[in-house]
Amino acid sequence: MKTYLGLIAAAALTLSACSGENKPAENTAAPSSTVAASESVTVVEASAPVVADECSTLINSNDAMQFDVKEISIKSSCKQYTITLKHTGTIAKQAMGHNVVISKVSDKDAVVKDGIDANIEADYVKPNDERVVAQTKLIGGGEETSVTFDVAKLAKSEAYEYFCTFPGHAALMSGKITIVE
Ligand SMILES: [Cu+2]
Repeated sequence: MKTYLGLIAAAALTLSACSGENKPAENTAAPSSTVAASESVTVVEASAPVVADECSTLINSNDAMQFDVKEISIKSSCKQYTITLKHTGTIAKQAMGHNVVISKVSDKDAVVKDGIDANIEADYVKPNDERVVAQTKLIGGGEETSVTFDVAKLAKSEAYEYFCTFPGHAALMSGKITIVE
């Protein structure tokens, strides 16, 4: 019986240690961080099958203006590809919004510049911008979104990047997309 209680205590400690790791900046709001942690566990379970699929990827973004994926390799055998974007931070999209926009590397600067003029209602992407291969919505802390696009839209001879068009983010939040066999 003693051993049993000890195990429970150890498990509880492990759990609290885990949620502490996930939310290092939330020591000011301990009760709500517990709720946030259990909510995020549910979301991870729901999106697990998507991550396992080789024609999709999950990109986490945060309040520090970072994507956790630095490069995406898309297999040419994939007809369609899905990018799921998750914002693991807590700041609203008006101040720390993130999206994933794909264009040729040579179009990136212009897409970002026109996106700033397009403002937040248009998710910082110029409406009907033909240089944009695919885009997600702009999301804030705790939100998740995804986009699915035809892989045929990406020419093998071209260089593409994915990036966030929130003003000032694209320099840090971007990565290469390559088509692989
Ligand atoms: Cu961003």
